[in-house]
Amino acid sequence: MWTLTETTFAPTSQHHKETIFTIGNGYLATRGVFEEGYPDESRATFIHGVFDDVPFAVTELANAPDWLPLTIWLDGEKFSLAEGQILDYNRQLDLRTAVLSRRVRWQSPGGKTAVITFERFVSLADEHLLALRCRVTPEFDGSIEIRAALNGCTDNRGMAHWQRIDQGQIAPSTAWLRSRTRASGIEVALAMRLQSTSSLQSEYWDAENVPTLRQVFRACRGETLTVTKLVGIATSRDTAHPQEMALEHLNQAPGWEAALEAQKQAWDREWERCDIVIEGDEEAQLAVRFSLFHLLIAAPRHDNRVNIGAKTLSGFGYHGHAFWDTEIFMLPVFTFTAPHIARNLLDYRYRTLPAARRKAAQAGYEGAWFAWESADTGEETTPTWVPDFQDKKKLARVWTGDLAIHISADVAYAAYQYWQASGDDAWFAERGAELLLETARFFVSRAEWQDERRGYGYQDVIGPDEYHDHVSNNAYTNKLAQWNILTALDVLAWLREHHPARAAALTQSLHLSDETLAHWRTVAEKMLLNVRPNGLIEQFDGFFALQDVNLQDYEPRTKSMHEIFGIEAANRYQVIKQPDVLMLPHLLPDEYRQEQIQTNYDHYTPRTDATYGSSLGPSIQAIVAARAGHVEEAYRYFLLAARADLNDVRGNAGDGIHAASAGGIWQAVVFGFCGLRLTQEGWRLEPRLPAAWKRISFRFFYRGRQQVVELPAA
Ligand code: IFM
Repeated sequence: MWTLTETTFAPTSQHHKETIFTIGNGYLATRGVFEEGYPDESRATFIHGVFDDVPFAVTELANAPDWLPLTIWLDGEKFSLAEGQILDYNRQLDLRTAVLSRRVRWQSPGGKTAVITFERFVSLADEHLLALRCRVTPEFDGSIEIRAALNGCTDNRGMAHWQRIDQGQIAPSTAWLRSRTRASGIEVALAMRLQSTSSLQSEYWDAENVPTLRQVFRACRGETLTVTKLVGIATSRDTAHPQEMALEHLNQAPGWEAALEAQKQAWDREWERCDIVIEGDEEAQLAVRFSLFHLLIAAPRHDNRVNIGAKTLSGFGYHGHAFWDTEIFMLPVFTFTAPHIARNLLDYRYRTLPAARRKAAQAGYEGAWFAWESADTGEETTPTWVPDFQDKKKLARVWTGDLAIHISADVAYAAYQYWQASGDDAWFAERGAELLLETARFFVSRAEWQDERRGYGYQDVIGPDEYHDHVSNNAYTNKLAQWNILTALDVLAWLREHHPARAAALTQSLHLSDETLAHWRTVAEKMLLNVRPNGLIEQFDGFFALQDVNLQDYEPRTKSMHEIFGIEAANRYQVIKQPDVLMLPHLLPDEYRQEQIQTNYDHYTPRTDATYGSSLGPSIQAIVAARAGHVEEAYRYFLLAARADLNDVRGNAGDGIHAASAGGIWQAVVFGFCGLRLTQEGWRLEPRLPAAWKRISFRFFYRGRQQVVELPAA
């Protein structure tokens, strides 16, 4: 199962399909819109790092000038799926090669019929090369006209980001466009070449901001004409001379066939590292490859200044901002299958340490408090107000940027996990250790002594469950803060032994006196963890006193409990958006015994809004259920995650891929069903496979060596 297929065109699911048919190469991604356009499409190409200012959300990924436009005219009638008759339709995304193709047999309103095929890819072999091939087989004699353009008039749902710099033609079949973002001043240059066989007429139209190449052909019944559009692209983030660079990549590009061959080879190498083979369950097989594909097309391979947004590069949702989704959900996939990508993403956090230090300092704390929503600089970009989902005319306050402090521990966790799995001591000594120490410093300075309970904790926070804000002693936050502080102390000890100069430098710059470090240990040891004598963990102070809810009473439903109760009222109930306490046995498996996991699983599962709450939830539920030994229940949660985007379970996939869910799917398979664990001695497996899975195999890197897992073991 390597192919995502659509056999009829349904305009009602247009935006969902545009998302799932997105293609990309880790430099940019283009949504699965039609080359010729369609009314109400959500047309977009996003390039990593190309942010521009926007009201409320500070900055957003700017929808780039469009490389895709290619229109076809049959005897003067424009091909469009919005008109005429669709006689046959088939669209396929080959996940193995990342080539998107569409074959349509179409009849114009005037009765001209043709079979039209489009194929396109965003090259992985050359990140700055985009390729599109169109073939037209007319069932009439007459004329065919092709217009290929670069379109600088793009916007983000009405928000314009681009100013035209210049445009022009270089050779008869080559044209270019230069644009610049309005506020951030990032330049993007595109250069296109249109290649075809036997055009009768060829011309360049210098349309303002839409340079266009036009070719006219004689249409002979049954004879196929082929047109190839190649585009080179570069930005001022890559070079001081984007136009030269775009042209260079265009000029160096081999023809379609050779470029396609290079694409296939590049993708073979990706899948050789990352693929998971599941025999006996086609749905699971396709979902796993689909989610890996979407992570891979968003993953920066040559840029450590960018993060992956919660919607990857596949939609307008969340403005391209990155969340804890990266560190806790996506990064493990890269850490274990593509450590070079994981390192780039962690470097991004290292590079944004100055902004995280500023955020902490502005709030009166030491160390590094990372932005809840992070974009180019690492400054906080969480909007303070958004339209209320119950009444779009009202605004609702968003508190995560002010209160979701767990993000700093999430970053620390990911850095440490990368180190443990990769054994990359050089990176860790140089960068990772500082991330651990600075986040620990933040958690120590943010900790409050709570006299009546004789312990430290955090008041007025938001944990992973965002149905409850302004809570105190969120179990996840307190436990991860404790883990962060204790691990940082171990890291400093390791650094002092193995990299004394670096340890001395950090000790000095971060003021890590013996007295300070002793205080760190006290804070960690006296952290309030809300564990009841029977092992049940209270999600935050007072959670168990809230009104209980039987979610069955609200079935059937298609809305989240947040929407049903309202933002304020949800705070009063024991209903949670996504796993919070249950994140702990997932992230810190060695710290929880089976009975305690079971106790907490039993309490929180029926109170979790798994289907409509957060797409981050189902995969974690699956992992913890598998760990608790409920394999079939785990499988049901796994399917919920697997269908999040493929079946558009929440109805919002049009905004972009749920990247955390995609990462969670890999984790559910590898950590959940196969039970991969790192240990002091290396790694081990505790498999608990769903009944339908006859065989599973996957690969991962451990300490620089590729490991191969086959289950059941031969
Ligand atoms: O980071 C998540 C959060 O946990 C739940 N709401 C959506 C965010 C982005 O995916």
